Order: sequence, then structure tokens, then C-alpha cells
Amino acid sequence: MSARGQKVQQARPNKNQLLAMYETMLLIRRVEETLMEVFSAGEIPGFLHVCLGQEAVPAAVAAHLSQDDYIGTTHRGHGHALAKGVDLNLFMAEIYGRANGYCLGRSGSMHLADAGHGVLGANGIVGGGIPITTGAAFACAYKHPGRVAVCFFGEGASSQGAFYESLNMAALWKLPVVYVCENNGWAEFTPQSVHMTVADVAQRARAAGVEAEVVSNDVLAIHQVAGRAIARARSGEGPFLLEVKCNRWHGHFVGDAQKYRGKEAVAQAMSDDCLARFEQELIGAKVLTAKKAKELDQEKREAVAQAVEFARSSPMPQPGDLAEGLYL
Ligand SMILES: Cc1ncc(C[n+]2csc(CCOP(=O)(O)OP(=O)(O)O)c2C)c(N)n1
Repeated sequence: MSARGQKVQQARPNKNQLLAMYETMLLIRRVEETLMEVFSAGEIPGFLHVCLGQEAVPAAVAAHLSQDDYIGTTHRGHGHALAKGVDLNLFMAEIYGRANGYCLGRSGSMHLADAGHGVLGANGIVGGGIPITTGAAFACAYKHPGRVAVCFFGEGASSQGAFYESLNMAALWKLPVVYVCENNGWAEFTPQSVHMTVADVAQRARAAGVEAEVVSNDVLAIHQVAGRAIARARSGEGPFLLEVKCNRWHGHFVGDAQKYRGKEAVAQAMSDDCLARFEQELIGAKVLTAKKAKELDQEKREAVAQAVEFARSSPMPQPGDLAEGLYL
């Protein structure tokens, strides 16, 4: 319901919006595949967590956001930042730890942030983004009515105390925040059944007085519920939690062979391909042709290859610049 008591209707996406979501998913897919490759070849320091198989969530949710809305994200946050519109070259340079990356090469993958696109930051602390994004929602309500904050996290993060504290406060103060839980069934090497007593994170949200809904890993289903949730939040009706049941295709981090998961279970997870499904739907609906899909794929591959070249040829940070950007 809107502030005036009318039910908020979510318009179906038009052809351009459908194609834009498809392109976002395709870009995320090609970026993550490439990052797996170059990380495995030893080109990138630190740890890397990819979101292959989960591309529908960032694409569908960010389709409702504008540049000055905020997002908070996680260690598995590349897709969220890309969907929010960050520059691919500066993104790649940051992941490579280069001086011209978004955070001068100091954050890498797990703390990548870009204030210009409202990306409050990835976070190596599980659940750490939840209170930060809730705080940004308070700032929206206080200083910029009409703006929203969206917080992405995994089901593992919902067992952190900060999750309950944040949702309680958001419900109490009707903050314009949408919590998006990508429930891929695994927290590192632990299946959900071992660390949670409830099937749905949505149950936890409702206990805090936050409305919640569970959807499958389907880009249009996510787009519809996210649209309603974000419109409600914008009009002052308070927080919402959207839980997407999805699958983690690969190990927790790049290099984790996930021996703790049977081959059949992995194959089963990988059969849930949100991008391939969406592509077939778009072709069936005559929004896309197989030829156009190939062209777009080539375009994304070239853009990613060019960003990798940009990052490789970018300068390393210098020790003497360490204090640059700090408040002293
Ligand atoms: C406070 C904290 N505890 C533990 C860890 C180690 N850790 C890193 S990722 C992770 C699991 C996160 O699972 P989930 O929130 O479901 O996200 P996913 O990895 O599935 O995307 C854990 C326990 C951490 N980084 N921070």
C-alpha cells in the first residue's frame, strides 16, 4: 500500500528495460568468469568471491535504483557494484590493486566502494554492511526524502546480531531500506541446515516487524517484488526484506574446490542458470534474437578484456602515497 492507502502496482518492464537487465546479467557473468581466470593465474592479490549463478538479483534490483540511491554489499559484491553502474575500468583496476582504481588500490575486491554511484562498499565482515546501509537509509529519510538504500547480504549474515538490531530500528523508524538476502544455501563450507533452524530468512525479518517475501532465482520475479518494495520504501512506508532462493555455483572463494559438496549437488546447482533461462524467454518473446544475443556477448567480452588490459597497465600504488585520502 502507498502512503495514500493505494496498493503500489509494479509495471511490467518494457522491451528496453528487459534488454538492459539482460545486458547487466551478461556483463556480470563475463566479468566473474574472467576474474576467476586471471585470479587463478596469480594476477590478483588477496581473496576473490564470485557471484556466478546469482546474476539475476543485482540486475533486477538495481533496475529500480538511480545513481543517488545507496547500496551496501558483501564479500561477494562485484555484481552489485556493476549493476549500480560503476565504471568497468576503474572497477577492474581496483580489483587489481592499482593506484587509479576506485579506492586507490587499497580496497581490492572485498572493500570496493564508489560514493559517486552510491556504492557504500563491499564488506569483508559478514553482516557488516547491514547496519551501514540502515544508517544510509536514516540519512535518506532525514536529508534526502525519496531516496532509498538497498542492502545485499547472504543468509549466513542473517545470524549476526547486527541483522536484528538493524531490522528492529528500520521497522521502528520506518526507514527507506530494502534488505535483499541472496540465500544460496551455503555460508562458506556450511549448509544452511547446519546453522539455521528456520527455512526462510524472511521469517526472521517478520519477527522484527519487517514485511518480507521469498522468490525464486528468476529475474522477472525478483524485478517485480523489488519494484514494489523499493516504491514502498521511497514513499515512506518503511523497510522490506526480499529473499531470493538461489545457488552458489562455485566454491566459497576462487580456489575452493568444494569437496564438501557432492558432484551431483554441484551439477544440480549449476542447472539453475538464471541468465540462460532469461535469454530463452526473451528470444521466445521476440525481445531478443539469437544473433543479437551473440553480438551482445561479444561486446561484453571485449569490454571486459579491455578493462583487464587497462588494469594490467595501470600503476601500482606507491608507499609514499599511503596517507593520501586520510583525514589527518
Ligand atoms: C564477522 C565474520 N565472521 C565470519 C567471517 C568468515 N566468513 C566469510 S564469508 C562467510 C559466510 C558468509 O555466508 P553468507 O552470508 O551466506 O554469504 P555468501 O558467502 O553465501 O554469499 C563467513 C562465515 C567473516 N568474514 N566475518
